[in-house]
Amino acid sequence: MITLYSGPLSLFSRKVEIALREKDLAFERIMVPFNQTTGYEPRHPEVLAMNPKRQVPVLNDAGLVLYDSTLILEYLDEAYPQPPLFPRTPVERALCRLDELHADEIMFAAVRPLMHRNAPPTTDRNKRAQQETDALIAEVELERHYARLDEKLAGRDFLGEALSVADIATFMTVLWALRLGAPPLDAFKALSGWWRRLSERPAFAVAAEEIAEADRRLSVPVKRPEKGYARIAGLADGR
Ligand SMILES: N[C@@H](CCC(=O)N[C@@H](CS)C(=O)NCC(=O)O)C(=O)O
Repeated sequence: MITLYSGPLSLFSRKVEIALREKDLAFERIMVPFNQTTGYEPRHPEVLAMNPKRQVPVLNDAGLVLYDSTLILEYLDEAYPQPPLFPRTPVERALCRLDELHADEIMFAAVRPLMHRNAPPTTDRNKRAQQETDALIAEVELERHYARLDEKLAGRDFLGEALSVADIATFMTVLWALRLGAPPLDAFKALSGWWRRLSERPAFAVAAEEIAEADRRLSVPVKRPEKGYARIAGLADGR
């Protein structure tokens, strides 16, 4: 039996959920408490007991306890190889891992400055202005990432030859940017086509819908939701 400790607004846990669903693996999901004021405090006691980093996701597969989404995805692909979520050759596998790392760490660094937008606002006006300035600078960086991805995706369905963890990680980082009011993807044809195709896959659609539902429950509405995300989220007006 697979148990996944996940969070309603945990990007990294949702990566694992998408992989489990793409592989059609049954799992029990334990959602840890989260709110936009105290975050993951107080921590779920079982997560504290299992993960010295105190984070979700944590996976327990018949007593094998693993943490860190990247490591969990590698384990899942080796333990449950069909359908594969990594390419076959060493070079392609290395490039796939690099794309995942790029999404999780490099592109995600440009998403962080947008995160104040759906949290309770600070009462400090100067800090608020600085936060929004930093967010606008980060949006320029995000558009550079969109352009890079658009170029990579030109003429192809996925980042590699077939769906892989690189697509899962990149989808989640793009989703995080869009839910925080980042610029829309419309001008980037290959990227928006890829986004639409992945959004239509059930595993990705469930994650996006559940995140939108969690945002309606837990987050401050973002003033400039991107059209595509607004549609998923059931928001009245995209920009
Ligand atoms: N590199 C880790 C990152 C995990 C992570 O940042 N988890 C977040 C939720 S998405 C968390 O538990 N944050 C609480 C904390 O860092 O204290 C992974 O890929 O799983």
